Amino acid sequence: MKETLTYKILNAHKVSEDLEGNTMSIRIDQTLTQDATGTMAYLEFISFGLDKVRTDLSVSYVDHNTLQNGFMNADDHKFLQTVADKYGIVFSKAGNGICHQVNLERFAVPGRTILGSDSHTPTSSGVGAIAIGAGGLDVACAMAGKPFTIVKPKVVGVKLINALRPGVSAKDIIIHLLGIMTVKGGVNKVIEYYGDGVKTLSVPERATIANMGAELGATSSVFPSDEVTKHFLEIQKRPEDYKPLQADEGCTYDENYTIDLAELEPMASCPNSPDAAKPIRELTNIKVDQVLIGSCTNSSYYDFIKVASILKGKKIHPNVSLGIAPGSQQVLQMITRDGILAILLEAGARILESACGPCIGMGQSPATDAVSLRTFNRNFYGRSGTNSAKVYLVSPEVAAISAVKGYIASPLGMENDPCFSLDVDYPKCDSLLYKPTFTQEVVMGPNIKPLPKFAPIGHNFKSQVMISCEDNITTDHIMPAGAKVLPYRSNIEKISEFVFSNIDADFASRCKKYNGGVIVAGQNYGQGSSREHAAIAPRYLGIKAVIAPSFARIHKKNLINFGILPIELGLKASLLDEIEVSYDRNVIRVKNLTTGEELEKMNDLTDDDYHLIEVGGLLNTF
Ligand code: MIC
Ligand code: SF4
Repeated sequence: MKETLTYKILNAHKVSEDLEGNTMSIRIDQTLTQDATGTMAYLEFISFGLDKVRTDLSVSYVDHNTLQNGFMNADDHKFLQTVADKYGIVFSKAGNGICHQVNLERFAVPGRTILGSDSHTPTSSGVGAIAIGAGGLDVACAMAGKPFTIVKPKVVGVKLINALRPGVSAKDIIIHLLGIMTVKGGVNKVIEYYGDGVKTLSVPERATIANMGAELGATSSVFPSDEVTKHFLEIQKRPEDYKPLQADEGCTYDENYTIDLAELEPMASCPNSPDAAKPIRELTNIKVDQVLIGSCTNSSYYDFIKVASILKGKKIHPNVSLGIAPGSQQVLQMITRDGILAILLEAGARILESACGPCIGMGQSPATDAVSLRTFNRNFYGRSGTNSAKVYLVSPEVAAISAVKGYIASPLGMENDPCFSLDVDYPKCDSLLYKPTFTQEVVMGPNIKPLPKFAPIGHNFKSQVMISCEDNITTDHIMPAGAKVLPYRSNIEKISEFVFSNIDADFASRCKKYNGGVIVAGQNYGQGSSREHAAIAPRYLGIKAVIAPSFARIHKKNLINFGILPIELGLKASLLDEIEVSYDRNVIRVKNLTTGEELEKMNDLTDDDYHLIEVGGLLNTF
């Protein structure tokens, strides 16, 4: 049988499969965590009582909470560094860069499986790995050597033909695909790229595309490992990691798309969704207040070459603030060495730390009603820290030319300056990477609170609706991030006060008053981030079930891991309606006692997931 690349890698890691063939469990070779999800993941790992991790490689990054306003972030960093040393995990200190950019440069290997407690883990699939985002508890289990279970993914074949025109970027490919497939079009699918056009894309460009596959809701994305990959691994000084990999010629895909790269044009994701795709030519003349270049999507050396080609000898518009955050120490050192940083600074750029920063609302919030152009991957409502801001996601080229003009402008036709080359030395830059010495004891400052314990929700309960919300609710709606909230990622009691706070300031106090209840929502509930706090904190507030016609993959698993029942039904309900829920192994029934509406469905949870709901979550199984 001719195999897709996706199934070549998955089958090589298969440990088991359920009887119906719907799910498969795979061995995980490598894991990654970042600080905002990592503290929970390591508290969970420690609770298993093992002496060290069981993976080939586990890396703990600090890149999200690097502001350190107050002792909380620093407490988290110390905890993470000591845990890493004690349990055999490589530690990447604050300042070393964004987890996905560094992982791509230093650790991602073709043909391997990588599980990360961050939804953009698939960035590493740019080298031909299968990298998957998951909740912290799933990553903790993988570090303990347990296989990871996924719904057997459908494989979407995206054939790329021809080559991009100057001024058109990898970012435009994925924004174009988001416009077609939407933010829920990739759920339980792997997006596999093939065709002659792939050869024209460098590994950082492939990584940009794989990174934003997360916005499709996809389990992962995958690129072949070819001569381009070989060259990338050589310049990253790890040629031994190369292994050629591709799909069998003539394999069949469950869904097919062809993208003619030569026909693509510069694109933007308009406010407030990555799939609100529009060509730049329909947006020109929109005045721009802020431009930010960075994030795990577009912060490579290659990205900064493109930006410098446009900004060289120019000044940014006086009404624009331009911030740049190189993705890693390596990128920062290289742009400094090669004079690129000087060009950007002379043009008027502000240099930010090599970290997530504004992408996760840690600083650089735009002014009221401002238009902000970002090379990032998410423009969800409120994520920038300014609810009224209009955030457009764009390529580095669109960002740079718009910063100069002061309004959204097209870079179509703009060539890279020939004085810049990609064939330069890529220093290893390992000064902030620490190998474990197995000598340190774990240090838990006062910001690290013990994991809460949850009782099972029971098979039959009556509860009130604590919030009724629309389609595509993101984890940023459920559990906001940003400078005010992120420091409490290791303190569930405190962070639970912020659940839904951007859209419903009374949610937490209502839950306390009614002793919890249920959430009723629309399609694709929980899209976006992997943060398990969007499940733990509602559970802490007494949420027992979420009733929605469909769920995002990672969030659904997080709900189950913490004992909240996800019920895939479209129920009509208003705030404080009384809902009766009952379920057994076969059926789930929901009745709105206030309106009389009654719905039921087959209980299609897997045996394992059903068991987790019955016992009150995964942590109660150890
Ligand atoms: C994000 O981009 O939303 C994050 C912050 O990286 C999250 C993880 C988190 O919430 O800590 C993600 O994408 O998983
Ligand atoms: Fe960091 Fe933003 Fe990437 Fe999340 S999406 S890992 S916050 S840079």
